[in-house]
Amino acid sequence: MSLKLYGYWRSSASYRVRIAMNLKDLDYEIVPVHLVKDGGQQHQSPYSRLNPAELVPTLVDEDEDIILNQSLAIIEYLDERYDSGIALLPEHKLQRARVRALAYDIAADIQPLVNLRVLQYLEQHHGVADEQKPEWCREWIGRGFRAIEERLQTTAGKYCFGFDLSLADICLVPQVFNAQRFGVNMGDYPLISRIATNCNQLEAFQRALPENQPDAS
Ligand SMILES: N[C@@H](CCC(=O)N[C@@H](CS)C(=O)NCC(=O)O)C(=O)O
Repeated sequence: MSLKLYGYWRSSASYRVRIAMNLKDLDYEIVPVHLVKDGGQQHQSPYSRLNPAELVPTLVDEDEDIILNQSLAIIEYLDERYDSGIALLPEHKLQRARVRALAYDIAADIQPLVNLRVLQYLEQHHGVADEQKPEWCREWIGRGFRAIEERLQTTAGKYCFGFDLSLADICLVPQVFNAQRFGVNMGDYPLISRIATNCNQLEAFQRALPENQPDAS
């Protein structure tokens, strides 16, 4: 198998790529990078040489000599490179931009604020206790989800954009998983919840679930 996905079971960015690879019907090997054990394997060689940003995921294609980081760049590359499975972005330019915008609402404006290194920094440099961290996360996830919930009122069908799965759903489902982990009241977001439930009925999403990964603990 030439495609290797370096990631962590509970990382939402890794989870996005797993869903995308499953929807593209790609064969791949999971290479676990433990984000907490021994101070975090993402900070240690050999992984830090693959990805100097010391974040997961990283896609490696040994046959084609490719090392790629950033989940959205990886997903778009795979979508363009492989015709298998379903297309993850719409044909129409404006529709494609709208799908990307929702993906960025999550990947650029929510996830970075609730990332492990930010929570660790808050603790180490600002004395934020473990029990205060979920509240911080709920604040930033809530601000993002309120806007997304409103936007979805004009775009949603079974999925974020009508009845076609897209990069937007691939980003939404892992962020919902992460929100639940931090105790966000998903009852406040009925459309987001409905879309996540619809996605999670699909085999490609189920196989990507954190608890179904080899490194889940
Ligand atoms: N924008 C990046 C985000 C990557 C990222 O933040 N990964 C997290 C897990 S979801 C990570 O590796 N965190 C480790 C740390 O903070 O030390 C992407 O989409 O790939």
